[in-house]
Amino acid sequence: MSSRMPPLDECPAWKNLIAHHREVGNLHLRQLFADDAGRGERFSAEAAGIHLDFSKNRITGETLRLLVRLAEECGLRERATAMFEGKAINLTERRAVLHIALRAPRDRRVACDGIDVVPHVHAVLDRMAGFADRIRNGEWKGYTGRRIRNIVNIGIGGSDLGPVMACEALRHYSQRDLCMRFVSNVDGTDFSEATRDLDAGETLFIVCSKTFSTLETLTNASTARAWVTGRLGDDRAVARHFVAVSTNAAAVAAFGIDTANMFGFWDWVGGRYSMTSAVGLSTMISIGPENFGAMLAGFHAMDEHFLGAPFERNLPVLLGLLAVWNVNFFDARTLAVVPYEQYLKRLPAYLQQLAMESNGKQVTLEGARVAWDTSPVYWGEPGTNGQHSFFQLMHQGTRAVPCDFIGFCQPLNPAGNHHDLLMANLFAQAEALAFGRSAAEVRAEGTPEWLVPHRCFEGNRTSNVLLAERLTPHALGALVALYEHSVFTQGVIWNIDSFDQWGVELGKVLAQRTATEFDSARDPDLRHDSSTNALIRRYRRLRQQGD
Ligand code: G6Q
Repeated sequence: MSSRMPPLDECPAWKNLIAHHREVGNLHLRQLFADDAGRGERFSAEAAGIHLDFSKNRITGETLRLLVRLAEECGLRERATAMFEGKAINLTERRAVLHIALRAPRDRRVACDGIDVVPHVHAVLDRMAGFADRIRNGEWKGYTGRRIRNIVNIGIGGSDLGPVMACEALRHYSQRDLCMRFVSNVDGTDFSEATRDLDAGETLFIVCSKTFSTLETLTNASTARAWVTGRLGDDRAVARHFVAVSTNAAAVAAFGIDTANMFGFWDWVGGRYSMTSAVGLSTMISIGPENFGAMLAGFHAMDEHFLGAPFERNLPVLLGLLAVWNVNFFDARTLAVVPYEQYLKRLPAYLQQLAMESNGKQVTLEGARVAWDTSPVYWGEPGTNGQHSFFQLMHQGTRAVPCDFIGFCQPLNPAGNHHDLLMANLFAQAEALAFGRSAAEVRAEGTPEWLVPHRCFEGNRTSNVLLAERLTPHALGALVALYEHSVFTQGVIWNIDSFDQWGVELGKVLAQRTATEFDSARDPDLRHDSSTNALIRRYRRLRQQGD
């Protein structure tokens, strides 16, 4: 058990921040920028090809100094080192947390329980690369001798969101004659729509499940097996059309997949931190081993930066501390992530799991109820689309919504002046949120008096801008690692276990139990509350009528 003394709200830096917030909390960004001509440069930092401009946060130099002190008092340096050294920092599951080892170069040593895990990591990466190449060059044939053209990843949560996001983000680098599909939902529609136009003889399923016991994934995998064997007319087809990604070889074999076609990983890789493990097999098939390696290098560059850079210039630390400042001192309940890059359209969904499953916790590492708020709700949509929907609330709503804008200087698909317009929108939105539009400015435009209040923007709304040269595999890796370590930083400050997910476990158990009750005709089986019992009865009745 770790014990951190004193609790967060008794840390000297926390108390100083409370007093400091009373002094600076009402300052307007207009004022802060007017007082310091160099603010834009002063409050920015760069690492692994990513530039972070955090000057549009409601902070002063003193805020930053106190936040850094808070990180020190909370033992962030020691906790990060413990993670990188393979200590069991996931206390409730008594596990090491070593996703950083998944992207360590071959010549690095990362020990877990005294064993260097890097050779194991690279052995799997090499096998993945060999397999990916065989799919990509057509050497791996389906059961009927046809080349594989469709890859369907079956997985959910951490075994789905990373690959979905990465395949979409790096589609520009993909082998275009391979069709990538993802099935996660136990809703039969997901499987049905993903496969309806596919030829089984040309389709490979990757069953991706760390535990190989997840209801949704095993249900979809069984349906896929029946789909393949039904269409190809032979159970032996499974060997050519199914591979597995898992830590559970026995369950993979029991399902009928030869463990020679299984790509393993380890219990020190959390689901939502697994996209650089074998869980990334679909990504590697899509973009090729070389691009996958470049993505890993991007992750690694940010890992190194996080571990070594001083806190005041450390991107993940800054992003994490600013989230704490906005949540705990400005009562921000949500945080919007708005990529001005169409290929990053699934990034907000990925970050939702990363942040909210990690830091959606209400007890400390010692099991005491926290006396401070923890994770905000992460959400978002690509810009500029968001500007034509929810940005209204961000500009003029009653709740402040801090926002991360993400943009790239070079387009992957140049087309006329599209990219300049895209980026002009990004910069303009961050500017408008920060500085607003005063009544005097609105009046000066000749606005009738009755309309003035409606056309005013108070401004002073926080945002970060993340800017990189171009969306490359390296840049994506650096960006995702930045958020991973930012989430870690927040969890350390809040003194919670960012690596367990007991809330997810509960759902898995409850659904299994309830599913067994639908086919029972006997009412006494319904041992829930009156609402759930009534819903189950109604469902039983109506589903029979529909048969
Ligand atoms: C992630 C969670 C969760 C998990 C899924 C799938 O951190 O643990 O989202 O990834 O429940 O689990 P399996 O990979 O074991 O099927």
